[in-house]
Amino acid sequence: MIEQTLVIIKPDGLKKSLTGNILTRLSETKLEIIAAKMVQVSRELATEHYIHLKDMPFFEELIKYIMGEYHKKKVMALVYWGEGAIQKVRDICGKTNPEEADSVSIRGAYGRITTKGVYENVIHASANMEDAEREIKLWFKPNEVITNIYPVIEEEEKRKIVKWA
Ligand code: IDP
Ligand code: MG
Repeated sequence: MIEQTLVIIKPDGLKKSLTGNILTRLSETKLEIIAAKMVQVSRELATEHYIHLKDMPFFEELIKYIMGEYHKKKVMALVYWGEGAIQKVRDICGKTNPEEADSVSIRGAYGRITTKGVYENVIHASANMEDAEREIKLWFKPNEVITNIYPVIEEEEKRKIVKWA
């Protein structure tokens, strides 16, 4: 099935200059990148993204981690698109726990567990189609994605915008 999946190179990945490496690994999938941008993650975005983990003891540390409090205050967000995209990307990422992840996977090769117990695993990838839709819609606006992947509506809106001077 043709799918789309959200990938985030987390702050530890950027701090360790792994961007090129990770994108090269992901290119093995032959999937297409249909959206990409740098993001400074707000507490609201972090909380919404990890809402399914809000009752976990490591939640606050996880929020600080994805906001970049321990590395650089930025992440790179991408959408990959193509046949079996979700599983192909998850396979290259490896298991959530970097110590259990295959050592040739991205998380196995570059991840670590902090003294506070957070898995700093370098990369996020959507786990299933439901998560992918929720996450892509959370991180990207329709016009930031170059392929029409979900239905959109058009609405007139009058508001202040920032443009190049
Ligand atoms: P996933 O990223 O493999 O989909 P999730 O369960 O969605 O795994 O968890 C989101 C993120 O929260 C993980 O990537 C990891 O950074 C962190 N995390 C998940 N489970 C644990 C845990 O048991 N201890 C510490 N950190 C965890
Ligand atoms: Mg997940």
